[in-house]
Amino acid sequence: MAQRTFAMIKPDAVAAGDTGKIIDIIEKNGFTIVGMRKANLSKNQVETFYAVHNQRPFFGEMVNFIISGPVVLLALEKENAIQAWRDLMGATDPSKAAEGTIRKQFGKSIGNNATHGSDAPETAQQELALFFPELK
Ligand code: FUP
Repeated sequence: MAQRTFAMIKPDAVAAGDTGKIIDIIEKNGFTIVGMRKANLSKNQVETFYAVHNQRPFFGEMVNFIISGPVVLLALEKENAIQAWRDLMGATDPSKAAEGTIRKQFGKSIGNNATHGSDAPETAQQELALFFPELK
């Protein structure tokens, strides 16, 4: 059954002019884009979005990075979309990500790693509700 996930193209990849290439990879890999919006997120929005990480040492740095420039918010649909998108992104640290993955191609470091993807059905639902409340 088709599933939805939330994806984000982070400020590093947007600033590098890689938005179009990443969107192309998403479509070529069979995802349907059911929502897409470029946005400058507020500190509040990002702190809510990353709330599960708020005790981690890099939390402040991560929030500042995400608010440092525009991002592209995406709602993606595909069979098994959550895992399929995480596989296509690759490992969190681009230097450890497999050849051909998005983070390997476009990520700069573990923090500036080009894209985000929900990690489970519950987080996908929360993240989609946060950024695409209009989608049913
Ligand atoms: P992922 O689900 O692959 O995005 O990875 P995590 O949930 O472990 O991390 C979420 C985000 O925290 C990463 F995208 C980048 C940031 N992070 C760091 O900045 N430093 C770290 O050591 C680990 C994660």
